[in-house]
Amino acid sequence: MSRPGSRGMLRVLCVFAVFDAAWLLKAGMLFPHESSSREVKDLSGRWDFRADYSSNRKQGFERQWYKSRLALTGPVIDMPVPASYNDLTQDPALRDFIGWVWYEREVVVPARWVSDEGTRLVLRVGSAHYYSVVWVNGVKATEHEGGHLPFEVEIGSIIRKDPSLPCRITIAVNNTLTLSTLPPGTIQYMTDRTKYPDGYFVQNINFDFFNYAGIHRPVLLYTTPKAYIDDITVVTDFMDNTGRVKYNVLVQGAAEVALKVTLIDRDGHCVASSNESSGLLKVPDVKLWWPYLMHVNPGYLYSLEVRLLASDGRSTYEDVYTLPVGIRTVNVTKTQFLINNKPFYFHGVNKHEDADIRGKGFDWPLIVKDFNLMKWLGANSFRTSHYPYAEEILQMCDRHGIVVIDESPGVGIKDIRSYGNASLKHHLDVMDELVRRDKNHASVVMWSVANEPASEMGPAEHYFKTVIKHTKALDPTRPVTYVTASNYERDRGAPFVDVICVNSYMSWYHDPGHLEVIDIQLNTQFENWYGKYHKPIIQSEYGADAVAGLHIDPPAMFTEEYQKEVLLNYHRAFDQKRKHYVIGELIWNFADFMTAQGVLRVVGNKKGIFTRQRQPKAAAFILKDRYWKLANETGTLPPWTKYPCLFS
Ligand code: GCB
Repeated sequence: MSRPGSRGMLRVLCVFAVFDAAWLLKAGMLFPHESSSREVKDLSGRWDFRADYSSNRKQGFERQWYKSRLALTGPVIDMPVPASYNDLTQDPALRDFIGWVWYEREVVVPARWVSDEGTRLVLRVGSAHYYSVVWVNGVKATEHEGGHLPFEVEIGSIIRKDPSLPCRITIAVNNTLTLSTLPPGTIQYMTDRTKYPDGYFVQNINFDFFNYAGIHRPVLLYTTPKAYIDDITVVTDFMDNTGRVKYNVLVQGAAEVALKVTLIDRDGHCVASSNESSGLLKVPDVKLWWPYLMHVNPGYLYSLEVRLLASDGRSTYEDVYTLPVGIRTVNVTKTQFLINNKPFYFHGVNKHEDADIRGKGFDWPLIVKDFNLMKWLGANSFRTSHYPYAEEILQMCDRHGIVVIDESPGVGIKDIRSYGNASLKHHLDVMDELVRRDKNHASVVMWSVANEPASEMGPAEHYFKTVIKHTKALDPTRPVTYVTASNYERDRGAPFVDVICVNSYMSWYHDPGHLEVIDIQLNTQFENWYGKYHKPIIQSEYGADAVAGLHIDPPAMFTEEYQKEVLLNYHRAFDQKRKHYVIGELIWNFADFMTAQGVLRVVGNKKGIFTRQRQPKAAAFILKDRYWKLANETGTLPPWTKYPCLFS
């Protein structure tokens, strides 16, 4: 990363590099916003559903369930989309199901969309966990590997073959994890017939959250003209009072194109424009994008409106796409994380996409509630532990100024066989998809390629060197990290990261019950890591389980008192080091969340400072006090915070 002093020169190099990288990614994955040239039909709602309980789980493929209506080949149940299917029925076999499940829905497609050959019709799945195959009217349209990122396919030609048919969409989803999936897992067949029935198998995983499955984010049908804006990449910077937005627009479907690119401020005024497909827009009197609690006006967004006029010889097409753009810089020094050249201290949370009933299903009320809680807490940041979150969540972060460490699903890489070529290739593909989707979010300030891999193993060195190098090549403008719980001497990935992110659970997994050792152990932890690598450090996880309502004093494990004491002891150590090289603290976890069943978990992980229903435990108030104090010290509080009664 650049030192602030050498910023000018390095930034220019980075800007060009990022565009080369963006071009390598061939196709874009712009969020489907509506515009005067684009329509969106949300297919959220009730779908037909069947789990394939056959012993090899392949009956659906053998009997071609996609060829006719699902209800004609067997029983179906109601299934909402988006939602995990696991917690929606009273059937334990469905909650713990492993294998293929089938979703189906008939859609009425506006006649205009079908008859107009100049319209592209795109089917987009926000995410489905883990492997998906999609058919339209019995014809295979696409397949996708990976449970947390969107995929899409153009389906106009399939539908236009017989416009009289209703549009039947069938999606088969398989949640089986293997050594080369992200996250990895293994299927274990239990062959002792004295203990297990014939064909009995279990899914083993090395991560601490329930492997919820199904169609987790909205399925959309949307249109674009045949010649269309396929991708936009922006990289921002500023010099004195002038903002700089370097942009590149990728157009598909036409050779002759005319473009108009306009940057519009919040009041609707045009502040810069161009007719080129790539270039630099200069913004006088720039309003920078600032994090929440660091500025009186956080999350300032301009709109980059791109208008395309294209011709393929026979017809002309007009496409309009508007991208929100926050102008800011990110830099890392040996001891600091700089946003807009000012030191930024992460006081935030780790989250999960997790809630009662819907599991990992996308849910606006939950998202809004979580943002309100984070702002109440005074949190300025979170990590998307342990997989990419819904795009709508990042849009909220952009708007509210909540800073994001954007993490890949590289969690639980513990088996040496998961360091092979197939795993590495898939990890690189996932980083491509992640950067392609999230590169334009001002809130995303760092990529995290993994959480707590077995980074002491020999092959981890080549593996993480490659993944981190690849990610930096894709996006030279953001630092890259991975989150470690390994010993500082044995960690093979740390030499390649820009920021050290360390998880530790003193007086919980180590020295359980001994609060008195936190101070000395944390001090040693920080000194060792900094002494060896001379890179800034984030305490990326710490915490303790507390069952809400359980009280014992003097504090004992699993009570609200103990959770509070763990936090207070950690905070004392943070306060000694944050003046030097500790640049952040992220509590584990924002809220209680579901896990697989096991002797260490009382109906899930209880390290939330809020319950799973988002009610505060005692620790939430400790953290709120601290975060607002930190914000007072390190930021510029917006005027409305002068009225704390509104927030207590
Ligand atoms: C960790 C993991 C996280 C777990 C947490 C715990 O280190 O990164 O996924 O949930 O510890 O509570 O054990």
